[in-house]
Amino acid sequence: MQSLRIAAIAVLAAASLAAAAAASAQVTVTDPWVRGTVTGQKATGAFMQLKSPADTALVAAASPVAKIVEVHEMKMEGGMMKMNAVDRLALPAGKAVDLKPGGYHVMLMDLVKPLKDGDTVPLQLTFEDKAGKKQTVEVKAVVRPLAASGSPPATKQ
Ligand SMILES: [Cu+2]
Repeated sequence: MQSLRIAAIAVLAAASLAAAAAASAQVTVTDPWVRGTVTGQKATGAFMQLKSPADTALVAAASPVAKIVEVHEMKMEGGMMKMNAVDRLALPAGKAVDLKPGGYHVMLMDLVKPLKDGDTVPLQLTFEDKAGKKQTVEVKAVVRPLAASGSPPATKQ
């Protein structure tokens, strides 16, 4: 019976760990969406609002629809809109951070298929808190039409 008891204790320990994790910094993801693509288009952006109760950072993203997923920021550089990959997108405690056209976004590159209006795109977002503890949040982003409001300047293909 010894092994059964150990198993029961392990289950209890796992349950309390899970409860502790849920009680700590759970990042809220609001209104995730992805801009739809046209045939032949190999990249697009995902947008959402992130909010964390404690200081944390978005450190990675992944999706089955894209072979390469990066966190990007867009900004004006010498009169041109440029996109740069960022290693960490800081989420200060309690402050909503917008990922939106023309600013931060999750870049989906090397798309495996076109993304049509109304499709659902799974996104895995990995956050890291100040202690270095990682948390992955899965969201389903809805695809909105290419011309969804707030479009950044069109990039030449
Ligand atoms: Cu980008």
